[in-house]
Amino acid sequence: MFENLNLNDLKSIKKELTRFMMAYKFAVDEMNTKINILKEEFQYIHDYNPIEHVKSRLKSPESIAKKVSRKNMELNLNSIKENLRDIAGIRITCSFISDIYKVSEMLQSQKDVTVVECKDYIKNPKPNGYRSLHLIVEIPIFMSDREERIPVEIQIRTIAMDFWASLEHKIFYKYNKDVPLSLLQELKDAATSATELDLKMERLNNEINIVKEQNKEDEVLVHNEENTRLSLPLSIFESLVKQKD
Ligand code: 0O2
Repeated sequence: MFENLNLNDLKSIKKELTRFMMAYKFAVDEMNTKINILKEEFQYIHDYNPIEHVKSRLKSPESIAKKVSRKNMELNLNSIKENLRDIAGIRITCSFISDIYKVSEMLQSQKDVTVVECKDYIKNPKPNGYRSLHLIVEIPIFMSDREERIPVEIQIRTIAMDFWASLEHKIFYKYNKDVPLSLLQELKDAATSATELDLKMERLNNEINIVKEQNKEDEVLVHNEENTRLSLPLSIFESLVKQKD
């Protein structure tokens, strides 16, 4: 099959493949930078961080080849670029369901981010119980001689959703995709419990926030020399001001 290829042909194929994969690596780097900026800025402005963990990955050439053959796609770079939109993948874990939608909104509203697809498996869970918010976005990558728009798959989920999905994934592969019915039912029950936990945690967090807001009214925000925000109880602030007078 490859007998007509000479060394130069092989070198140019290798170069083309490397450039192809590099574009996806840059897209992951760029998304990670965007997410880090959101995390830091949100923490500074709102005094809390909606993002617990971020994991990113590039699909390996082997997994790309497997998916191409599973989906009966043509094995060439143009077809792969058109049809495989999860070569670059980012998974964001949040504490609360409301944080998932906040993070998704913040990413979607960025000018250079084009949303290609949004699948809400939280409002519409999969029949097995899987929940997550999936976005496929395209972002521009600027290289030495061209600009390319690269798709990135972003999965946003709570810690409970992530816990469930990792276990389900392990079980699925352990049983070689032929999971016993009783185990499937147990997984479905576990997904229901995870949903209940998410809802309960959200309710508790809302209650805590109400108390926090009430306490805030009795506090004064000051900045120290390093420009770090400190909140002081009103009584202490008043006594410090008195001492200065
Ligand atoms: P990997 O190794 O995680 O990347 P697609 O197959 O992506 O073209 P599909 O199936 O419509 O099209 O995409 P969907 O529903 O958005 O799911 C894509 C990814 O979500 C999967 O990637 C999984 O990572 C995750 N996912 C979806 N459904 C489930 C589920 O039931 N259980 C678990 N644990 N994860 C799920 P890949 O390509 O399957 O694998």
